[in-house]
Amino acid sequence: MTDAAKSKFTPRVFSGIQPTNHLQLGNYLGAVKRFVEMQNSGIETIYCIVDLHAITVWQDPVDLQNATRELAASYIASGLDPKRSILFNQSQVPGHAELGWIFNCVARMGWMNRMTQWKDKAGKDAEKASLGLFAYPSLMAADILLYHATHVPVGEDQKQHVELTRDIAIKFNHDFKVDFFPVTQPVIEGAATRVMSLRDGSKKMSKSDPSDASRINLTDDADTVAQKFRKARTDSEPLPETLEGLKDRPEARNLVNIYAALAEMTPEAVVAEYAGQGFGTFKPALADLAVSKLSPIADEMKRLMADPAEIDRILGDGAARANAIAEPILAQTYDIVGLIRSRRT
Ligand code: AQP
Repeated sequence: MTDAAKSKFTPRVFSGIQPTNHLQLGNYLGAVKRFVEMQNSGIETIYCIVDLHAITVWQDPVDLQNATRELAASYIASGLDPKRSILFNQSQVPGHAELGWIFNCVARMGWMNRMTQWKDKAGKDAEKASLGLFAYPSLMAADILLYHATHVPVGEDQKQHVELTRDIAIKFNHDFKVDFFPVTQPVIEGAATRVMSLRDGSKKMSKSDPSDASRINLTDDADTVAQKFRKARTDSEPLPETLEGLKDRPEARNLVNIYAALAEMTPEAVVAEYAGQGFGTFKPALADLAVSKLSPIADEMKRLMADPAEIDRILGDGAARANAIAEPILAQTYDIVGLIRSRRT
């Protein structure tokens, strides 16, 4: 975090996850586990459930509410402490949408057109995609910059969006001749920054993949986890002596990375431990490890989900705290842009 230490902005961490379907292992290892580690690093941490992003594709309203509460429960069950971190859902803080609109007027169409997530999610039928999906990265920039966040822990797939956030901050500062928004750093660290599908080593694991067998959900029971790892696509070679030997074996490399991230070991150490062993040995060991790490989280999620009113209270409290940080930043933004805004209390 040396860059931020040098800048005028106080280090502050922001990140978010969409409440779409159940949290999957890639979200946990690439994002939530890192969020918890950063919470414990002494820097102010703000974590959001980005429900306004979720509705860029169709969501059943009842499912969206359930997924929002379940994601809050997943965060807390994974170790996020809503007293130490600010935890809330995006739609409760209106500044996200307000700053998002201003950034829609700063960002360029060409920038959005280059986003790989837009191309992947809109697919061949971009004409029928929502305008919100196209503008998604501009709202994400607003999420981050509304808090003058300096660091954003994300998985590899979100790197391009954080880079676009930097471009928006730089253009805004340049257009209005100010040094107002920080140029945020993505924090992409660890062995599992891109967990791949269990069915296809060329695709990332995703909550919305139509194949449930492609992912481990945080809500899966022990038998399901074991079965999904057993059926995970691999080759028939044993594990090599060094990581070099996994260069052209994406599925095997994926399982080694998952093991490493769960065991908090390096992938090199995992390969050294299992060198010469086949997947008949490695997959059950991985399944046991995953169950031992994930089942306490699933149990705690169940306990938390039994009291939705308490989850709503936590989210409301987090939103009030988030709003208190966002309001003065938004008021200054309005001022810089030349928008008249009466004081809100
Ligand atoms: N496979 C992954 N490996 C590592 N990190 C991942 N993330 C997502 N998939 C992986 C990280 O999880 C955070 C939250 O992601 P999101 O819900 O905002 O959207 P996403 O990146 O599009 O994740 P999904 O699971 O694929 O969701 P859907 O299917 O709803 O689009 C981000 O930090 C992301 O990098």
